[in-house]
Amino acid sequence: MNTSKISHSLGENKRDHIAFIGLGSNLENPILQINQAIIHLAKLPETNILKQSSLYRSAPIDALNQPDYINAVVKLKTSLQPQKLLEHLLAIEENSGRIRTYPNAPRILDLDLLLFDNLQYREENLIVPHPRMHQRAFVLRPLVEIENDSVIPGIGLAFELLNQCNQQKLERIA
Ligand code: PH2
Ligand code: MG
Ligand code: MG
Repeated sequence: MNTSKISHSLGENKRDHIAFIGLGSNLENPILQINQAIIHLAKLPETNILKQSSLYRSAPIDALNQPDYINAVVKLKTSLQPQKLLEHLLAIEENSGRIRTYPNAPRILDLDLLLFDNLQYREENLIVPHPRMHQRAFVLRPLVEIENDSVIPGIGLAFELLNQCNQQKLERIA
């Protein structure tokens, strides 16, 4: 009997990965939504939270006439694969009561898979690194807070990209 197959079927070949998740909310008590989402992330299977950023209040980007957002970033260790992790993120969003209407609509909770190891991945339902993260201070600032040498694969150093977003209104709140 092939022993490598046995250990695989027992799940012993699973590797740990590092993933960064961007959190955002601008409806229904955003601070509470973000704090609850972090609790749900901590309970995901095969997953631990390694770091969490402060919360930031940010003016809406690519969206007019909306309330300000609360944003944060968390760093996870997980042995889930990206598509599986995404399924869990969407389930947490849905359980928060989020209703999907139009792109960039105000939302109770948005959980974006920003980075997954140094993976570059492009499928219809998931692009990693997140395709707009390098232009957004509300992602880059909390990311740099918890990982100051963070690299966005194929793009560059997060702190250098952040310097190019200095027009965007963002304040650290907690
Ligand atoms: N999310 C968007 C669009 N615009 N602006 C801010 N400040 N924060 C967000 O989380 C955000 C946004 C789409 O996901
Ligand atoms: Mg988003
Ligand atoms: Mg999203």
